[in-house]
Amino acid sequence: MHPERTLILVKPDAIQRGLIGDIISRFEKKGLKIVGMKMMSLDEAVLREHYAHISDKPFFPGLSQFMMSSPVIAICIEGLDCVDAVRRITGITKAREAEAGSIRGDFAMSVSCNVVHASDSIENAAKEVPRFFKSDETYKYQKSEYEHVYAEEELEAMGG
Ligand code: 3AN
Repeated sequence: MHPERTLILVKPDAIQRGLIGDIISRFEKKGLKIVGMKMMSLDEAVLREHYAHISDKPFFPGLSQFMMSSPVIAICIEGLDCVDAVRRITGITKAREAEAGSIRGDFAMSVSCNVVHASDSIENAAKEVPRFFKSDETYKYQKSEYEHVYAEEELEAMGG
């Protein structure tokens, strides 16, 4: 049981399709804490860094163009073991095969226009959060609903 932070990007297809509220509310209703959120435009440099693991793929130039076609919304989310919890809510990359009930499973059909990005490991989350948020753009605050979201020992594991 570990308190973690992870990065979400609400992608341009979701911005165009009016899905911002639906997507954010999935994370809120799960009991996760939003500790940072902003609309921003991405440039080629940040996309090359963010997608370094697929930058040699033939679909990368198209993916870059897509990710720069409108602003995105970057969200930093906090919770117990939340990197994994958020990936489960997000669903698999190929959205038309993503599990019903997941964000991609419910809102998308495409492999590239798959409405959200979510960090895929604790190691990557630790790199991705500071890539998109300066230290003064994320916040520490108490969430009063936590006593109904977590058991006592889980709250203790998160530092009270
Ligand atoms: P995920 O976003 O599920 O972690 P990655 O990291 O493999 O998946 O891929 C990053 C992004 O690249 C995906 N979200 C998607 O937008 C795009 N992508 C991945 N595979 C393909 C593909 N075969 N064709 C087009 N775009 C792809």
